[in-house]
Amino acid sequence: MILRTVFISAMILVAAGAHAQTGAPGHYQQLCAQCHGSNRLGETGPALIPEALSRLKGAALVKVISEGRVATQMPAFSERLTQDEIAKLADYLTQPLAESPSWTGGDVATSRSLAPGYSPATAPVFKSDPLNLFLVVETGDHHVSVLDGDTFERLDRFATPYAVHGGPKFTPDGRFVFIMSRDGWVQKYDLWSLREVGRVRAGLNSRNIAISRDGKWLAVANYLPNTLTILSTDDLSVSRIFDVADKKGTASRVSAVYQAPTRNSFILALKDVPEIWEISTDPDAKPVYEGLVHSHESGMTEAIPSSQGLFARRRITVSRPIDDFFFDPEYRNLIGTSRDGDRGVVVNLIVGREIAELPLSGMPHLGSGISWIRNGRRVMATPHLKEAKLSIIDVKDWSLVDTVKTDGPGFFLRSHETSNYVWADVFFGPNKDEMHIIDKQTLKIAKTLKPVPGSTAAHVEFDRHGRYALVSIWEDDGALIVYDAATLEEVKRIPMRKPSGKYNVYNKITFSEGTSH
Ligand code: DHE
Repeated sequence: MILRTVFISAMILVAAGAHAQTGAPGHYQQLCAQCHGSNRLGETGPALIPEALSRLKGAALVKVISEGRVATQMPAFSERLTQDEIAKLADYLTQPLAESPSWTGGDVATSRSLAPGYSPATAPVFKSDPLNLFLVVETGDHHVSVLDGDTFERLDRFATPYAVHGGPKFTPDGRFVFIMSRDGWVQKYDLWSLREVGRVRAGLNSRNIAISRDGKWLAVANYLPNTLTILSTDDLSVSRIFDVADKKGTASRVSAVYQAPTRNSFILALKDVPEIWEISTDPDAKPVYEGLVHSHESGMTEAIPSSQGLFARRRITVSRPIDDFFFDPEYRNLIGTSRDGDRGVVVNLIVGREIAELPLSGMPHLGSGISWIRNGRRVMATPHLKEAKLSIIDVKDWSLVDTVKTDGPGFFLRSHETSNYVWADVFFGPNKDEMHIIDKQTLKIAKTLKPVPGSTAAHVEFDRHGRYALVSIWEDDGALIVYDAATLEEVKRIPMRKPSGKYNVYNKITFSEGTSH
């Protein structure tokens, strides 16, 4: 009887196994799982879940499965699968996982690896100014180039995790840098030794990172799971994981995390609940009270601190979720918008509430905002992802000072303390090959560059002295073009694989007003 039961169970298992081996799930397990993980959460290859594939869908996804990816381990499957099977496999990858995956502190710790043979250098292994280096993220083949900011000589080019997004974050002394991928990998790189130190997977689908004022902690904002992971910058070990949910317990994705240097804290934008979080990075932070608690001991209703000291968490309630921020230079206020909204709200971080509202239609990209002094008053500018304009806002009274019409919606803005101009790309539409150079005082377009007709020109960063402005030609066989920031003439062109963002060590560690933080 027992034998018979075992036999029947085995038959069921075989049948289930055979069933699992048919159709798209079967093709996935046979052909993809080895690199992308049997659970689709990624291993040597990237995660293949809707959250990670939102930028690679439909025909583009079918093309990658059919033809593979040049210069990667991804092979072409057009000879092993029919067009119909490939279409079904692509469709399967865009289906959500049956259960929301978890990624615990233990998983983060297990993923951590330190580069064998790495030892820190006692001085830079090059002669260049270590604070005038640039990191250029080349998304075409998932590498970063390290450039000397005076000569533009390439000092190193290293492989990153797949699909790096957002600005790398530097330690306050500019010695180490942390780079994050959309699949949640954080890579630590030593800018003196020009060597990777190690990497860790802090989340499954992550948004960006921020470093604490003292350089000891790195916060990773995650969509999946709904957490904020705090790592020790020293050895990438997990220090704390916050499960993110509002007061009522509704879980939320974390849209972004930023350092507020004057407040010695991290500020979090939450995607799904109307709260902003502030997490202190001050070991002596004052207690945070989150409401009244009835004490059985005293029989009284008392305010009990919910947290204090390092990583004390404060909630700021807002009228609706805000997922894109710009901070004033003192980090007293932030302006936020939700991606579907047409207004901005100003939240005062000291009193912890909304203090003003301003009309901002056309999806402002506040994260790219920059500020400067115009006619004695500090203004900030933001591009809009859906309208061909820049909005100029007075950061004292929060009025909309002016609107600069552009040749198309833009993504990024840049300037420098020493420059008279704002550089604004025209990222979307037929004029994506243009770069406007706008006078900071008159707000008139002084010149429009078209570095490579037909190719997207995007994202600018200045060197530490403001002498040069670097522009990306955002194509697989693209380039980085160095302009003289005063004469606006081209100085040098360096071939690169889809260079996206570029980041100057000095401008970032000094929170230059002309660059995003
Ligand atoms: Fe980004 C920064 C969010 C799409 C390239 N992007 C950021 C930051 C956020 C953000 C919150 C600030 C992080 C930081 O630096 O700490 N980005 C979003 C989105 O919500 C959006 C619109 C949709 C999404 O897919 O997530 C988006 N971003 C893109 C792109 O499509 C871009 C152009 C190409 C890519 O690499 O995916 C892109 N984002 C960038 C870059 C930065 C960035 C290059 C760093 C800007 C900087 O100069 O600091």
